Amino acid sequence: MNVEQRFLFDTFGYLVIPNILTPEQVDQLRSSADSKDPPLHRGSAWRQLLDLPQISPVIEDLVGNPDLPQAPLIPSFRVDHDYVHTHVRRGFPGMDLHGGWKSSGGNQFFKYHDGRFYNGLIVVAFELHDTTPNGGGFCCIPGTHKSNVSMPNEWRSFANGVHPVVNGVSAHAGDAIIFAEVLTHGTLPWTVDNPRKTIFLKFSPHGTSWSADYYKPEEFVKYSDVDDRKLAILEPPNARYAGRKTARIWVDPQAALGKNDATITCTHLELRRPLSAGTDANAHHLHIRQIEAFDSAGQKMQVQVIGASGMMAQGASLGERPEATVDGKLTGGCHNAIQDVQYGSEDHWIQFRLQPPNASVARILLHNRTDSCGYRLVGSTLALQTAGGHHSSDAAVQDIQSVVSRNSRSCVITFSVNEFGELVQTDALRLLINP
Ligand SMILES: O=C(O)CCC(=O)C(=O)O
Repeated sequence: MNVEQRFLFDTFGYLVIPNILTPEQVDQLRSSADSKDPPLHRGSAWRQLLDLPQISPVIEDLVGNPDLPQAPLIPSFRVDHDYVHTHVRRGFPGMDLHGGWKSSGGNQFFKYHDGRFYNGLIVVAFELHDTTPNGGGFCCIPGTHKSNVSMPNEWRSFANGVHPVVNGVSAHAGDAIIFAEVLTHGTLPWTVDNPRKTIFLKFSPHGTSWSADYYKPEEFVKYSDVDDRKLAILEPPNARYAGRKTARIWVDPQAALGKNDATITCTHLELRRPLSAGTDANAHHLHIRQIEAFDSAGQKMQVQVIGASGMMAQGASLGERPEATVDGKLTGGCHNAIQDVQYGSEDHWIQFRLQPPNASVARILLHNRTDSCGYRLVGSTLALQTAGGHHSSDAAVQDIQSVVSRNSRSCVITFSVNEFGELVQTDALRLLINP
């Protein structure tokens, strides 16, 4: 947030940020505002509201947690719930004043400490039509996010008029009103002919929830517009502590650029769990649910399986053959054959080709298994290979530059996967896939 926004939010408990949505975006959203589908399943125009470049940094400052190692690269806040108001027409009587920390069961609060804002629940209201000073719509008693004394109860209802301390806040179509749910606020009676249509997205700190329902990020993986920033915003409440078991691990070479920006040309990608990684419970397995790759424009690339070691190719079941790692589903995944085979007799590996050719790969995302098999990536490597090159994953080297100079036929992104199945280290490089 800039200094003006910090001052205004701290003082009043709300902010209006103009021109967040273009007229085209407003039109698109208006045209599906009455849909019965859940808002975030109505199309990419809706899902982009989750992570807008002018809004996310504000939410990060208001409810985020800068102490998380990946913040703000990966958002540290979550979307709690959403809804759309389309019922506001002339004669709408308004919605009484509400808010305040006492009403929330502890979820709504405002605090400022040591240069940081702490908020329980933050609302972003996107207006899809102009609202006017006396026409009705969002209202509040500015400053009440810090109240120590309860509001007189008789001010609450608008049935007998609106108390003069209540401020109407008007905005244009495409503007966003951001307010703390703990602020005393409501909706003023609607007195004009044009309708009011407003989209509300409410954000919480990553570890808390107001709503009893949670989004399931795995239901959003199928959308090509959903990247892992949005998946993080969609996560159900959790502490995101270091070492937690997680469904997702990611390699983000672009983010680490600046440390090292080698450009490597290669033919394919190999995920390998070498024998040297050892066995777990007398089993040597390579487990992932899904692998995805994104180009530098954030577009999902096509990933095809082009080969696998013998036991991986056989699979433990039909749904656990290598192809299950690119089927767009988070069920199944790879699992080496377990019948009539000798454990510890092969390095397990799967090779993937990425399309389109010559695209710059910005990010590779592996969806880990979260059940008791979640640790079975430990010791694996994700390697990029040039034509004819084949390297032993035992020879995986951390320093890309030295790999390139020692053996120009192969290079390796080594990610150490810890005992919880999490990515703990990435190397920085820009990749060029060239079949
Ligand atoms: O009409 C408005 O903008 C206020 C909505 C509201 O009170 C809320 O979302 O909690």
